Amino acid sequence: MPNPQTFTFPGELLPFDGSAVLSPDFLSTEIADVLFSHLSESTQWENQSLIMFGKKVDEPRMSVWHAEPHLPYTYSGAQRKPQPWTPELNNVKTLCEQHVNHVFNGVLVNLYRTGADHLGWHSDDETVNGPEPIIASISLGAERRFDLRHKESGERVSTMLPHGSLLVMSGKSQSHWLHRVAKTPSLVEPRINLTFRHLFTETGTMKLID
Ligand SMILES: O=C(O)CCC(=O)C(=O)O
Ligand SMILES: [Mn+2]
Repeated sequence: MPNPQTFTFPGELLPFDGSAVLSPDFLSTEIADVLFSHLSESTQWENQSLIMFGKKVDEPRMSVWHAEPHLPYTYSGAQRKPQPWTPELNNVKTLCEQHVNHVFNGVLVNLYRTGADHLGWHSDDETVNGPEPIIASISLGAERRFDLRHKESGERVSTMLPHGSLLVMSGKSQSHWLHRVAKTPSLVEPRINLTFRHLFTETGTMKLID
């Protein structure tokens, strides 16, 4: 199978320097509804503290990292201990893997409790993601706007992320673009987001931790 980065997909959002492709109806409404309810009820959400500009701050959202037991994820000074895969998350992982022809070994699940919860400008460019990561991002629940901003030109692209949609970021999208989910003060409904990733270590295999 050819590398998915070489395709020109319909639904491409980025004009240059990487790819971000939206599939608005990736999951049926029925499946997206069931998954949203299941994750809302059963997820052991954590409110992570991060080091930002030398200060400890709480993330303005809840989240949890699911992966193989010896695969922690470190970003913004915080190491996330993995929670085990569940059958439901594993099923969605398989759907995403088949869609992009790429293997994922972890998923960061985010809960935006209301429109006040948000995620600031950032790139998923930690070394552990590899140089041109493929990230598959599923949206469930309240629709939120997703913004991308080119690091040099400042060019912006925005899209709404509907319930059941899949956004695949790949190629140079993390090295050349920032992305965010901005505050939406009027919104009270929750949104859940799943970002499937493949983490690499220095040796190319999973690093064992005690
Ligand atoms: O909530 C989203 O759509 C984006 C999540 C994201 O960018 C991340 O977890 O790194
Ligand atoms: Mn991100």
